[in-house]
Amino acid sequence: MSLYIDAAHCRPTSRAPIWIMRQAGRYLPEYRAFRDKYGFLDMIRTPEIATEITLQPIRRFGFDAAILFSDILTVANALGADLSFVEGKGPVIANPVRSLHDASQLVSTDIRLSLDYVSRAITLLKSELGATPLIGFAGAPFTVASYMVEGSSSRDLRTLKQFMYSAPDAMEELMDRLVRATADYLNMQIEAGVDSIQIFDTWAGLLSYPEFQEWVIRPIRALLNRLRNPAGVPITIFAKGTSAFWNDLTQLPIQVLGVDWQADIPALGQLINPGIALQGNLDPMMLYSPSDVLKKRVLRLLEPMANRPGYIFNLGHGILPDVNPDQVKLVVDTVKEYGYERVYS
Ligand code: 1CP
Repeated sequence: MSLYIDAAHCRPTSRAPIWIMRQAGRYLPEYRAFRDKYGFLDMIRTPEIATEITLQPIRRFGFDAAILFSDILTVANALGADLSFVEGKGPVIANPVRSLHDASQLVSTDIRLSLDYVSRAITLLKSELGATPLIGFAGAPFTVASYMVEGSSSRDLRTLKQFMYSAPDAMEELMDRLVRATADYLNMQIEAGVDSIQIFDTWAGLLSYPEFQEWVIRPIRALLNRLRNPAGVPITIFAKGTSAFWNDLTQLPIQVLGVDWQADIPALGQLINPGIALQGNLDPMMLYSPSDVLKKRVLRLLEPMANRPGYIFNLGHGILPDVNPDQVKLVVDTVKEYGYERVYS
């Protein structure tokens, strides 16, 4: 067994396992060397390249888990979204969904065929990774829907909210298709051999509570109900900006709650069901601070969490592309050196 899987199941571990969101990506010079030669979508669609990029941060830092190099928008693309990644702008969808007609015109695709390159990457990775567990992932229906309706990144989801409030039947149609496609996608990843799953709901925190219940909790529950997970791989939900709604999130059938940097993670540890593990939550911008300050802040997070079985060290959101990799090494080394022996012996 691995530290990461043990912690995800709230079994006592000798130290906190560590991985970081977006660990495979732009802050690494060895990633940028590939990116200079290939388009982003070509990289995720080529299993050999996706495998190499997934392994880069494992080789360099010895993280306790690998996360598949891919993107949450592959599912949108499989449903017919005309997706591209524009330098300096991020994802762009040329045919956004703006009506019930648009939603009902989406493609009924067999995810196993359209996203077959993902299961091939997982197979390759499982043979390369040895004892390091592999995290599979998908975007939650709400966050993927936000890109499909907005057509690009949005700070406030203004277009999505207009759509959601004025055409709830169209929103329902879009979300229903996303729930089914995302469940098929995660079932494919589980069958291909991932050791855990993380669901990213990056924009859930922009919703008011009733909408959070309707468009975050309800669809994620429907999605989880559709999973076939015979080996019981642990499921993590990361929904940025939603720690106030911990009670709804921890009633979902999940094993790990991912926590953003704004939450008081030790306090959450006292409140939530002790059978649910916590993951997080160093401010990603803390990696810009001097190394002695950074080290102290990592220890400040580890100390209170050592008393609670079920803690996975991570950032409170993805690592930023201009962070110095040496700072990541300092974080990893600090977490690895901080044993829990004194607490459990
Ligand atoms: O230009 C480039 O080189 C591409 C940059 C890039 C990378 C490295 C994108 C475009 N996606 C990724 C990889 C990625 N995306 C991973 C790989 C595994 C890892 O974590 O290392 C994962 C898990 C994601 C997930 C993802 N994509 C999320 C959820 C997590 C989060 O950070 O909030 C979201 C919202 C996306 C959309 C997306 N794809 C890419 C970008 C730049 C964005 C975000 C745009 C925005 O802020 O709206």
